[in-house]
Amino acid sequence: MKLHALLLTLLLACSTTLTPEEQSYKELCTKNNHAWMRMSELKDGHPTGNTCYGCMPDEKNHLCSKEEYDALLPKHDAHEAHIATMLVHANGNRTVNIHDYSVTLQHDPLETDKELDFKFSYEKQGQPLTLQLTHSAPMHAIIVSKDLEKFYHLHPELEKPGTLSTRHIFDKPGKYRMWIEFTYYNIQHTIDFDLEVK
Ligand SMILES: [Cu+2]
Repeated sequence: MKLHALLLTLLLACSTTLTPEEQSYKELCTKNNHAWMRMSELKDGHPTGNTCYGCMPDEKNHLCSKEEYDALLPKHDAHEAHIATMLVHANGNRTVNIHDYSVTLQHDPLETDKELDFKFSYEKQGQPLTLQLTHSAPMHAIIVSKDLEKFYHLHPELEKPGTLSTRHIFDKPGKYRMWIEFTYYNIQHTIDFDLEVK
């Protein structure tokens, strides 16, 4: 079985339901290669207390209103996106260094039948990277068991600037591989990590 083909099929299956207003805002956001997601509103790094679907022009802003997003836009490059791809094997490592930035996976001890926390952090000289949207989400994580019996497709959500997190329960011990996919600097990164669940 071709894992790559499977990975693509799973990625394309991601979707959300939106009102027409949200849809047009989302289209603009997507066209600009910014991340569209539902989470608490952030203005210049400060949560406003609202939760909404909105656009993230950078890690410090998640804006519920299209007008506020438009107002912030001129500060950001509106260059044509030309997406390259890069595959990195972390194998058993948990930190991957790419050029001058790094991506780190942190997780609870891998045991079955427990809700485990997975955190993905990404930074460059101590500053969070600004991820672009990949198929409507800042990151996709796919976990497949070595025997190909178990498949999980997770969407880590922003916990704080520079950190996405998700939770997962394994019901079977064994060897797994996790692929994470995200876009930064117009490069779509795929990083695979080896996991062993006890
Ligand atoms: Cu996905």
